Amino acid sequence: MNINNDFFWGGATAAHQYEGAYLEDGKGLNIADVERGSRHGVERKIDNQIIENVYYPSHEAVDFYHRYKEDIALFAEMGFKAFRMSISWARIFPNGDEKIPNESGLEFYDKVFDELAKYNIEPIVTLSHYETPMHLVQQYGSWRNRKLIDFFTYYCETVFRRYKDKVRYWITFNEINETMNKAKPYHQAGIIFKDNENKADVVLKASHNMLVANATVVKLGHRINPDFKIGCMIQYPMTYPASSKPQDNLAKKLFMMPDYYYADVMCKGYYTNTCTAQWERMGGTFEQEDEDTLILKEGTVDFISFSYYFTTTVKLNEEQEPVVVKKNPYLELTDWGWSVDPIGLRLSLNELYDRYQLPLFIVENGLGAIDEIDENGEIQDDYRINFLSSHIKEMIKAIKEDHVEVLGYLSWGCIDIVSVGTGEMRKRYGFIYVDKDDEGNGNLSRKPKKSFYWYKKVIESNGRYL
Ligand code: BGP
Repeated sequence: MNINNDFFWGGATAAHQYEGAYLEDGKGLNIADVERGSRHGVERKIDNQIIENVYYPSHEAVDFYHRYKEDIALFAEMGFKAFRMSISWARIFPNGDEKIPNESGLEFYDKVFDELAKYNIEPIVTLSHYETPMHLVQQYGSWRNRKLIDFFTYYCETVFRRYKDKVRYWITFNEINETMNKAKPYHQAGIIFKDNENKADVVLKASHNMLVANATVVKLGHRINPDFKIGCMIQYPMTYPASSKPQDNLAKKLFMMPDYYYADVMCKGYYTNTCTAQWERMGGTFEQEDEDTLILKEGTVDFISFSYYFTTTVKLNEEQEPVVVKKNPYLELTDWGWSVDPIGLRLSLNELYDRYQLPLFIVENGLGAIDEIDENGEIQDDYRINFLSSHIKEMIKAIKEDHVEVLGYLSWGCIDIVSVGTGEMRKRYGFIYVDKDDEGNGNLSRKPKKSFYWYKKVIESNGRYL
């Protein structure tokens, strides 16, 4: 198998990390707007209301909202075939529960999609990238409330109809498995636990509502435009057993159950044995409505998109639970302690394809690093080129040698944006440098790094130049 000519080379972003203009033109607050990253190691804090004297890098971000033309022209110069972005739900429905959408929000994305079309760049649009409107969190308890299914469906219907001739590829929830996997229920699903609440019940209930919402909008989207391709998105945690001990191999299986939990339902259309076993492991229960079985069955996704950054190594502890081993001795770490593992990407593609036999789409991969500007004003980011090149090589092996079907490769943070995990600007992923620091200084000007010219050649040669 070869990489065909319509392979989607490109880059990826998310609204709350990129757009800025967080309250402009009628946009409401979303969960990311009130969450400060753990800048420089200070613990992540959640503030339910804006505290004016606190600097939130994500509020201004890097101002795609006003600079989209310049940025898209730079993506086009690199030869992008596809560009992943998210629609900020609260730009369309500021509170999330209105009947009438915010026209200015809709117009903004019209302009962005038209600009992408000018250069034949395919938009790959995430419907929810950690961007649930804050009002839905405060008034309804977020995704633990079944009403969110209707609000989300109505929002999706609105954007599906509006952009049905401009967008073909849609992604429902970014890294939906974060809801359970990393104990990040707020970050992903806007869940703030109440005292004395059974957390497992809440997480399972919220997950169920999101899975029903996912299936509902997949079916709805196909009705609105049968050419739509609607995918799910998971963070794929390729995992190794710490040793050849059978127990450690079992640890790998147990560790990955929460991740397969979501993908199983979205791809196979029902709660598999992995899922039901996971309910028991978590000690949680939740109610399902009668119609849910059919909704899940009829709303399976067209493709699986996933993020891949690192691999994890686990062993089984005395309680028969998987525990993460701090360091895999065979792998280097990035400045942020993430293992660098290109072969892990090939393995991920194989594991996912073997299990689901659905087209795969790498929609996030990249290296977060500190970039220095040299005396000539250039950024020589060879470390980023090495990282990306080694990962792309392994992806190509998965396609050519293992016959895995891959729709495209989108490098995360193709332009420097705010980091999700840390709230920092200094953790940069981009091919394009943005002049802004963690204190908000800088004029936001854009400058191609060395990797910009390298990636241009990769795309031009359809992956032959690496
Ligand atoms: C993924 C998110 C992205 C992104 C990326 C890198 O989990 O989907 O939004 O930011 O991770 O993470 P970070 O920004 O923490 O380096």
